[in-house]
Amino acid sequence: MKKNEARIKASEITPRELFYARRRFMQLAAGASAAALLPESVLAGDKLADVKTSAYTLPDKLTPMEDVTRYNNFYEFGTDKEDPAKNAGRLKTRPWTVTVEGEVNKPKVFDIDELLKLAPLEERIYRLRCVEAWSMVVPWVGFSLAELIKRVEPTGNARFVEFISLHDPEQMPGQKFSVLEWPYREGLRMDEAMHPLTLLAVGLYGEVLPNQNGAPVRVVIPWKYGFKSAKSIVRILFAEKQPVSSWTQSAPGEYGFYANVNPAVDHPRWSQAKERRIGEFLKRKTLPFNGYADQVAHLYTGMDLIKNF
Ligand SMILES: Nc1nc2c(c(=O)[nH]1)N[C@H]1C(S)=C(S)[C@@H](COP(=O)(O)O)O[C@H]1N2
Ligand SMILES: [Mo]
Repeated sequence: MKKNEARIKASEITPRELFYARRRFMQLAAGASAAALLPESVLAGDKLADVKTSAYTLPDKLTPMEDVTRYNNFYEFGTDKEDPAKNAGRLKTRPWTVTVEGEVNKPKVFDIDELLKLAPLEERIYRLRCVEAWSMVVPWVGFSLAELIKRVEPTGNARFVEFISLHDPEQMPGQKFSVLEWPYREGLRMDEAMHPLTLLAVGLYGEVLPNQNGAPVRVVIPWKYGFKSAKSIVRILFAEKQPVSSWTQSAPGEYGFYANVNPAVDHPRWSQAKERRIGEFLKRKTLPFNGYADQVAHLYTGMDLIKNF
């Protein structure tokens, strides 16, 4: 859509406030009524309205927005940390639908703007711990994935949920390289997906998700390594069988299905005992379940977490 491209370009060259003031002025000049000024769909950088604070926040010092949006893993846009911020601008996030299907009584294709209104938006400060031993603290905006799951009514056969990211090499130049098998896929066990901490995120720092962070919708599972938190999701599939995620498929000995943050289980090529918080110099000790053990450890009682890494 030409209009969106123009907006992105404008936002790059003018300070954010000026950009919004100008857009509003142009809408007024075009003769729009006051009601029509409310965006029917929201794009990266737009402020999200009516965001409540959440009971699921774990207070921590926030990683600056510049780092959260310029140091990313999003291999669809390249494998360097700066690549997603440079290349994700071309991702078109409207129109966008999320198909929810498989073992559910009420399969549904959600339009993204309908999905945004499914439940009240909450701000949740979560730690994100990458398997590469760095971490961030991000104020996400979204709601529990459980809100969506309840609406599609999983059948008794639904034991796992799979998240499938967009596959479109024209928009995602990294998909022209076979670093991973595309589309990016990740999965959770049903009880993990239903856990209230599992977030369907649509924004960060009070604004619509920047493309490089997984616009227009992604999951965030704060007690698992970052790769479980699939970005730019187009399909959510409920199944009886455990799905094989992209990373497990590419290196099964290195990236397991559970991928719970665990300082006691090293990655075959490096230790997971410590992490570097982006912006900090000294390393921190990594906490079991990334600091969320009180909330989630019970999901794994009786399981061997060395075998099920
Ligand atoms: N579709 C897709 N989702 C993805 C990735 C990816 O390459 N493609 N990278 C994962 C990894 S390894 C991490 S650490 C987080 C990073 O999220 P952030 O860039 O918003 O911090 O996204 C995850 N989700
Ligand atoms: Mo990661």
